[in-house]
Amino acid sequence: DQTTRLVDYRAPDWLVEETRLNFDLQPTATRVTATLKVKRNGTGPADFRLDGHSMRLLSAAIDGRPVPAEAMIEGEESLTVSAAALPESARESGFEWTCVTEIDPSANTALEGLYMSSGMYCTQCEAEGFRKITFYPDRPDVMARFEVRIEGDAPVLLSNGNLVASGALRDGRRFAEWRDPWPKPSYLFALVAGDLVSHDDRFTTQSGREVALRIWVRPGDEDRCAYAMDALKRSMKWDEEVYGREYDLDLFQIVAVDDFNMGAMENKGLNIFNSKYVLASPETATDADYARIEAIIAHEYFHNWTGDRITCRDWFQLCLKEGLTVFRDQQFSADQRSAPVCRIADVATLRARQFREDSGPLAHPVRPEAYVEINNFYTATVYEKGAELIRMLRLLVGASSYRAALDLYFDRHDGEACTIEDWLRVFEDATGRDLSHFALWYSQAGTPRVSVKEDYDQGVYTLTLAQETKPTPGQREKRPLVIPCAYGFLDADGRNLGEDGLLVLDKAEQSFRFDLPERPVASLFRNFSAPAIVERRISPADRAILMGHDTDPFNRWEAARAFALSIAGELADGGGRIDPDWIAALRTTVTDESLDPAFRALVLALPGDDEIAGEIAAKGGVVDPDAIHHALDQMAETLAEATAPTLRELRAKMAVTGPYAPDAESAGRRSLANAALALLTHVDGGEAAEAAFSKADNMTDSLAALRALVHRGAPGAERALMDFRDRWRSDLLVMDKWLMVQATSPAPGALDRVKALAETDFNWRNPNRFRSLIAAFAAGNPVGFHAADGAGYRFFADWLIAMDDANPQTAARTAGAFETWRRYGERRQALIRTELERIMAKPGISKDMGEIVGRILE
Ligand code: HT7
Ligand code: ZN
Repeated sequence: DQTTRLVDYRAPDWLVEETRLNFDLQPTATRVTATLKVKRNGTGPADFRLDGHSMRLLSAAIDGRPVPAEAMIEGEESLTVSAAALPESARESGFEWTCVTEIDPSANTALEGLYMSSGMYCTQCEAEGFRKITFYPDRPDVMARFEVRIEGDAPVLLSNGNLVASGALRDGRRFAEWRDPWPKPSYLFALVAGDLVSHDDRFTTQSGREVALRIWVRPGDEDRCAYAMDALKRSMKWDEEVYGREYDLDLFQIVAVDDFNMGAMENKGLNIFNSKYVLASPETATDADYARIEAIIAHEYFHNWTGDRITCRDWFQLCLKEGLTVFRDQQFSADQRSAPVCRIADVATLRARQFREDSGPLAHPVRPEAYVEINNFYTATVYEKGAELIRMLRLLVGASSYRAALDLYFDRHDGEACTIEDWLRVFEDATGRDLSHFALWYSQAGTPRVSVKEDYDQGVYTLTLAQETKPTPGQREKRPLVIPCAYGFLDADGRNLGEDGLLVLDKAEQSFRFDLPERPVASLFRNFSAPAIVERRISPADRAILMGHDTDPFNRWEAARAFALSIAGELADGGGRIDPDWIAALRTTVTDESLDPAFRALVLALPGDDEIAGEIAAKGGVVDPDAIHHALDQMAETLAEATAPTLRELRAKMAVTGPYAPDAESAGRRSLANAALALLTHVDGGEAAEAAFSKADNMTDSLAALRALVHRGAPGAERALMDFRDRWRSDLLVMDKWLMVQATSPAPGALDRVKALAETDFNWRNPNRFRSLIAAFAAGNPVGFHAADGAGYRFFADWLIAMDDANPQTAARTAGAFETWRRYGERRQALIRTELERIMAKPGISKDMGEIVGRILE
């Protein structure tokens, strides 16, 4: 059994106090000498077991004496010196372990451990990559001080902490020595070596310490780092002001890397980033890219306290650092930009990714209890739902108690590897509350459904809330959760009625009574106060009141979304009609100049195909991707026909003058103008989009126009695609956008186009390229991917099989596109099953892929 279980957790037998690493860098044969000062944790004899694989062990010694081969047991992924083979003196107190290993970074296409990207060396050790560098107790509850010496040809040699020495060696080689004073687990170790240049700045902390800031990029990219640097300084200041957290080294470095499995990595003092989330210029990055860069820079920086200084005891506790750090980056973005707009965007992502996960075969608790491959649990549930749990805690205890609890958390647990129990105990101790029932959110998978019943009789309004969570894989029985519901009441004219407040639903069903002078229009779950699905019958008139007057912007948007969703659902089902009240209500909102343009753009956006599919599936219907797409097309077309002059006017009003700036206000104006443009393309044959494309002076407008043309199959689409390619062919990050626009196009012929693109000059081993074309097609092109003959499924499965050999982590993550397969009709299910079984039968399938596809098929 390859499964690791939370219940089997045992404290480590041996701890490491100091880790000295010596790297002799060579592309195909890098030598690593590791010297560990280890000490016994506990009493009595214990084997000395180290994790490790994919490398050659050249020698091992204990206290300077070679360990004979027969004293070491080499497992598939471990090396053990039995307790009996340890020298007497070492058994009780500890010893110095030295081993020399050899690895081949140039052959490492999995991008885990030490690998090469565009000629530079770099590492990715979370979660279990360090064990591909040297034999080590590679678990987060073993924290050591690291000293690193690197020797290599590259001009820049980096590791965690502070630089203590550097210089030239013979044969043009160089060395650098780094010391990180903060004990850390091996997953936070990092090394980078290459021909890099830095964009430098400084930050003075609140206590007056000077910190040197350095962003390292390839020569030529240095003029694209300014925004990331600015976001970093704002993050450092924000963490001091809002959480009282100061940076703790003299140097903070970021390196941009082209080949990277995820967004970025919070290695202590040396964050490594996917270059996509560092590099930005107005010509090459969209407003969304800038917002994402800001959020990820903040996220990784915030990990310095929530992740690095206080880490996880084991990987089941991943949400301890990730949920909290996502919540912190969401708070940061909300403070830097428009809070309601950020909240709406975060909830839209949660629904699109996490609700989908929670309702399918990959559902798991925020704190999972078993895994085969931990890389498969860096999920929307752990991250985004994990963040929602923190948000609920904050709402329940109040902002000042939340801050007090966090102060206590940092005080009590600094330098430790903790659990969710530690986290909740801090809140209990700081607030005197019993959180044992709330803790269920961490262990129970699935999204609760809350049904709403309302009654008004003789001055008394009764609200009855009932909750239910459907069974999820391996968890049939569900218990009621603690669900906070922030509420307010409106009268028939949309004015406030009575007091706002917070209800707490913690039973299967509960009624709440309010004395109110008239029947209220209740605004429930304001600001999305719990990650739940709310089922409520509401009249179109009440919905219009909420949409037009709710003081909670989230619920104004929610009312608009619910209206659009119900129309789309009915149309997709072959019935219904496009209610003119929907169009009238939209027109009123999007032309309301008292409202933020970014908010109006969100209201104007139609629901996504997958969102409608999720609604249909939840009601037990069979999903037909073509019918959904047709319904959305009809809605867009009718809306555009009815409002074309308004849309044109909006575009004119939203025009941004002056040089491009990525600030939230200008970005909001562009997003409204571009939402209008996408709609107009439904009625003008692409005329406005063509004009916009040729006059665009920034990537946001250029890409929006290109997408509008391509996705409508407008006559100007081909020309625009060629122009775009000719201009940007040497900029791979921009070309990713070009690939993605084509991969996600619902216009006919997308699969053939994607196939052709995959055959020409396509570096599929690079995760950004693979995601932009192959993953984007499967996850973002429901019409093409679900083509009735199964060609989309076949194409995708072929690529998953190829990628699984090169990079299991990225392949398995991408395979999640199949997770909703049971939503579709029998024919499509049969076609998908054939592909899933073909993948499962692949000789040498990875643990990563085997686990994901196995769970999808179950
Ligand atoms: N903590 C990091 C998670 C991570 C990762 C990053 C890059 C490549 C592979 C990775 N595996 C896990 C990212 C974060 O949450 O900040
Ligand atoms: Zn993180």
